[in-house]
Amino acid sequence: MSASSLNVEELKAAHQGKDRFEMPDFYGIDDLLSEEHILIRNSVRDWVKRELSPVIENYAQEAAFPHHLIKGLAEIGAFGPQLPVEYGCGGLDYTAYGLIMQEIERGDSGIRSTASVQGSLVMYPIFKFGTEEQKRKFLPKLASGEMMGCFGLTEPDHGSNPAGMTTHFVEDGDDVILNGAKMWISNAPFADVAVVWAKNEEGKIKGIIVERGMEGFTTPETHNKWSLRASATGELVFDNVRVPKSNIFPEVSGLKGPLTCLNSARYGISWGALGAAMDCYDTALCYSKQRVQFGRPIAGFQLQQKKLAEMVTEITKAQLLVWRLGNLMNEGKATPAQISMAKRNNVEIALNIAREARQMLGGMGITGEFPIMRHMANLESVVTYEGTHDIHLLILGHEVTGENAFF
Ligand code: TGC
Ligand code: FAD
Repeated sequence: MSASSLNVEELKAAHQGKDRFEMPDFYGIDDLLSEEHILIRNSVRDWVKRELSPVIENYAQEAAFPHHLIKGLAEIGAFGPQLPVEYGCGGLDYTAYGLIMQEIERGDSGIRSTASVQGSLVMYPIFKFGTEEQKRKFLPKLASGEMMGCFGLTEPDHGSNPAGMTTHFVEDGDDVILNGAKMWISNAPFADVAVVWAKNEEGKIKGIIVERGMEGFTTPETHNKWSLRASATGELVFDNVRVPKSNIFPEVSGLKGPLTCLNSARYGISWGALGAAMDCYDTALCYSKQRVQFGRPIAGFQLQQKKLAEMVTEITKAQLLVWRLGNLMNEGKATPAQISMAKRNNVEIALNIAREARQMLGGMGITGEFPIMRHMANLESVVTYEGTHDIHLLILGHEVTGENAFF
């Protein structure tokens, strides 16, 4: 059957249930990666094609989290790949971490969310700020997916401005008593542990590990989301929760604790969003070669070529940005503002590419037969969480001018 003879039903059938993704690499960026990087990237891509792609649309439509994927995510090394082997983690560099996030988000941003929260926002703070006892108790189980975690920073009245948080604890013997609430927390509904940021009696922000089952700790699920539907989001509610002092991170105090973790997660998102952009581009390119209007494939029309040429240009620039940022991360030189630039740019280009790709598929673009609308809706969360698009602009503005425009 020639491509030009495909009708709508055949076009759907040609794509349905198949993940025939081919990554754009216009500048030969693979040449900048090591053999190990490519091996890791390709094995995660194979897993996504085999395990994630065939089921993700249904889970998103049903607004359900695919719990059965947790084991596979752990096996491909998605949980804490950048942390040391001695705690059961991957011992890989930040480039490998980024590539893993790229491939998972190529499948779905919500599943990448689960992985980045687990690795960067739960395991990383335990590794970076935790006691040896905390590391030994939690890290191996989190790496293997036996235990899942979430990260509680945002509150109903304090999103972009976490310094204003009101969740707090008071000391009581060997324990502390925690009160307050966190909102918009990824993985909350099923997490076994929560890394929670709360103020002590002096008003200093501290990190504390809250465990499911502690009396007064509940995690109601947030429903009716149009975005990240395959990710479980919820609240963390603390009603006089008694937590042993041994669950507090002893050394770190202040907002730099959670913000240090966000550096790692935002870095992962800058690669992840690129994955979503690649999937939208590849889908639109493939579709445009098959879809015939006015007697020829729409890929032959200048207006469609403009969209594709601009998409691949933005993807290539974004690839170079994260490749360089990965090297800076590996050398311990990446600054928060550099990470903000990559997160902000790559999510923006991904959203723009998703919107353009959706148009290229015409009416078919709004259906679940293709991944584009799901990526687009997901990216509306990605552009908001881990610092909104505008907050990252203000971080960059602060860096280049020295003037703080937050308040
Ligand atoms: P500011 O006075 O600027 O800083 C307070 C202290 O923090 C230090 N700091 C950082 N440290 C490490 N990394 C960074 N990126 C840092 N940025 C700042 C700073 O040096 C200072 O340290 P010290 O020792 O002097 O006390 O703080 P501010 O109150 O003015 O706020 C700054 C601002 C607005 C940039 C920050 O609060 C911010 O980034 N807001 C956005 C909030 C955010 O990103 N929330 C994310 C919640 S988690 C999430 O969304 C997970 S989604 C998960 C998923 O599903 O993938
Ligand atoms: P607000 O802070 O109320 O911002 C509203 C608007 O005002 C934004 O456009 C913002 O850019 C703008 N604005 C705010 N301040 C300024 C300013 N100074 N100058 C100019 N404009 C400004 N949080 C967690 O802690 N853990 C999680 O796991 C987590 N997961 C999430 C999952 C999802 C699906 C979503 C949607 C959010 C999640 N979040 C999580 C919360 C997320 O980090 C916040 O939504 C985000 O930081 C923005 O906070 P807000 O929603 O309260 O918006």
